[in-house]
Amino acid sequence: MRRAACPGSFDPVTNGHIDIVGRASALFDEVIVAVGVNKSKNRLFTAEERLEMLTEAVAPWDNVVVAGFTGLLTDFCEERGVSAIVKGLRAVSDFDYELQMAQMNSSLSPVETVFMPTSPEYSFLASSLVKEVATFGGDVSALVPPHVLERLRTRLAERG
Ligand code: COD
Repeated sequence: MRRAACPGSFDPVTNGHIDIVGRASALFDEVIVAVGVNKSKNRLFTAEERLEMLTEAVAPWDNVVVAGFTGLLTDFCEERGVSAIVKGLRAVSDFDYELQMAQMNSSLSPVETVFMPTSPEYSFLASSLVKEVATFGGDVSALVPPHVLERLRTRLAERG
């Protein structure tokens, strides 16, 4: 079985992430969307909330599952029999960072990293920008699924 991981923080999941996951699901027997839950003070959503939003977002694909991980991604991949890490690339700036991570991960374990170019309509899309635009009242309804939009609105209203 060819099993891949699509790792990320997904704070929150966007249509850009979902596009990569869906395309990866057509290439691999199983895809694990791996949610990094290492401690960080700057998250808008808890690990549990990010997992819930992702689980709903990947429901259309039978071969995609969602799991949280702490610690090193390579340890998670070895534990779960993952042979490829799939990363989306939006721009050269992503490549610089992702190449460094891919080479570090390759020095730690035999897992391969596969880069997938973003679909053009999502090339500007990042969770951080979605949060910023939504915080200032901008319309992000075309950038995240409806259930994520609802959670975003609720969380931002709670925070005043
Ligand atoms: N189109 C295509 N791809 C996209 C888009 C888009 N619009 N938006 C994001 N992506 C891709 C990103 O390029 C990334 O590959 C992935 O989706 C996830 O994005 P984020 O922003 O949710 O997640 P990151 O980049 O914050 O996640 C970082 C990890 C959690 C993967 C990383 O920190 C990690 O592996 N942590 C575990 C600790 C570890 O092993 N550290 C050593 C690393 S060498």
